[in-house]
Amino acid sequence: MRAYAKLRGPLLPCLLLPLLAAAPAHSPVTVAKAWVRLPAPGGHMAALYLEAANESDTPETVDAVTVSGVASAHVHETFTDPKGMTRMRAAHDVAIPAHQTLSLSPGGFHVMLHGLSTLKPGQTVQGSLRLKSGLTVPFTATTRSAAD
Ligand SMILES: [Cu+2]
Repeated sequence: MRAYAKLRGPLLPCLLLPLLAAAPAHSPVTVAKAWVRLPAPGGHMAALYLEAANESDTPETVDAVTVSGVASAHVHETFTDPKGMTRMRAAHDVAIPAHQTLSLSPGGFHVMLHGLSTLKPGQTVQGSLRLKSGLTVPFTATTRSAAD
């Protein structure tokens, strides 16, 4: 017992070192200000907004956004049609240029969430931003009521 206790001290840092070395490097893309606008009463669709900053020299392209607990998540773009109506459509290959921040915000890009389980304002949902480069950036989004 005593011999084991003596060994433990110097051994522990040696065991931890390989774990630290294997930790992923700082991601060149970070997600901030992620939030979900919950459906209005009776509604079924929610919108996810976030900011994705690309700190690298390499442009990135959004491949998909996944959110736990929803049936589907699709990147959409809000636009005004020739008749002046506000509409939305699927947005593909949304770019995050090098050293720039892509903003998904009301009136622009958003992630349409279908089949959202019952959530109340102030709760959190886990999601991840998947990029075509293979990078996956996890994030936590806070829910807000449709009135916010
Ligand atoms: Cu939409």
